[in-house]
Amino acid sequence: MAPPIQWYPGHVAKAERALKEHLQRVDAVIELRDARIPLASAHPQVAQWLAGKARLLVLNRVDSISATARQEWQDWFRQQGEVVYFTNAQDGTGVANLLKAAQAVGEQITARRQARGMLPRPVRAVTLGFPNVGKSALINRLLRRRAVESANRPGVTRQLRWVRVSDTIELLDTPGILPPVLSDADAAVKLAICDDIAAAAYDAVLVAAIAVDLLQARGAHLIDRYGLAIAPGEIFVAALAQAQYHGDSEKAARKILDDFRKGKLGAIALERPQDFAVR
Ligand SMILES: Nc1nc2c(ncn2[C@@H]2O[C@H](COP(=O)(O)OP(=O)(O)OP(=O)(O)O)[C@@H](O)[C@H]2O)c(=O)[nH]1
Ligand SMILES: [Mg+2]
Repeated sequence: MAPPIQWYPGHVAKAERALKEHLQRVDAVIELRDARIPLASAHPQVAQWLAGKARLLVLNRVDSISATARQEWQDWFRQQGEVVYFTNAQDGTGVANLLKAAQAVGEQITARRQARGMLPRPVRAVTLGFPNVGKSALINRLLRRRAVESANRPGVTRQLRWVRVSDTIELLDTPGILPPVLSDADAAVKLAICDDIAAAAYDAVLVAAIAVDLLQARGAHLIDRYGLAIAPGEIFVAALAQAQYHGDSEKAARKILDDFRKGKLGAIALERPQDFAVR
């Protein structure tokens, strides 16, 4: 991958400082990951931010993976002793179930506070995760109204914002926060493919070439869609550029990435548990 440009933009650094202040007042964390890449989208700083708080782990964009992949990941996380909640924050699938779990966590926290003689107050939870994973969309679904801005590009939420879900729960929406360094290059490329980091931070042609290789290995029907012969990613992107974009590889790359992100190449998980078992 090319050297990242503006990998850690100013607004992220600012948001991270604000988050650290707000975290002291937060009881629970809703960690959002991208169901297409449950491990690559595990934010390396979440453990440090958790610091003993309760956590609910959410794999969002469940509509973008197959039922088989979902089951495999559910089993895999269960083996690690973790409960995962699968959601589609766009149409609301799985959100009622998550809300129930959040309410149960809230009741435990309230009971603990009461036992310590503390004054009653709403339980405060924060949504955390990489940019564009669906944090704001999930908050809107939990509230059943459009309370915070949510749109299809990374970097939409710029400031921390509290919203009240009910008399007993308050939620903090946060901007997607990028770690200062991503040491795992494979994970960084997968985040780029899934649009979970800003487009300015990577070379679309290189990322699309890797996407083609990964998608072909996952059985995506690229030939049907683009009418091109199977080829290694780099050659495939160049061939699409020749065939449809007057040789403009950038445009061809964006088209492939866009098609994948919109689900036009099928519901395909880029990571499956078995990929990691063999390592
Ligand atoms: N298909 C699908 N789209 C989703 C899902 N969840 C969110 N989206 C869409 O993904 C886009 C990004 O959602 P946001 O809620 O803005 O994501 P975010 O994590 O708040 O992003 P930042 O504020 O940029 O960090 C929006 O267009 C959502 O409608 C989902 O489960 N499935
Ligand atoms: Mg947001």
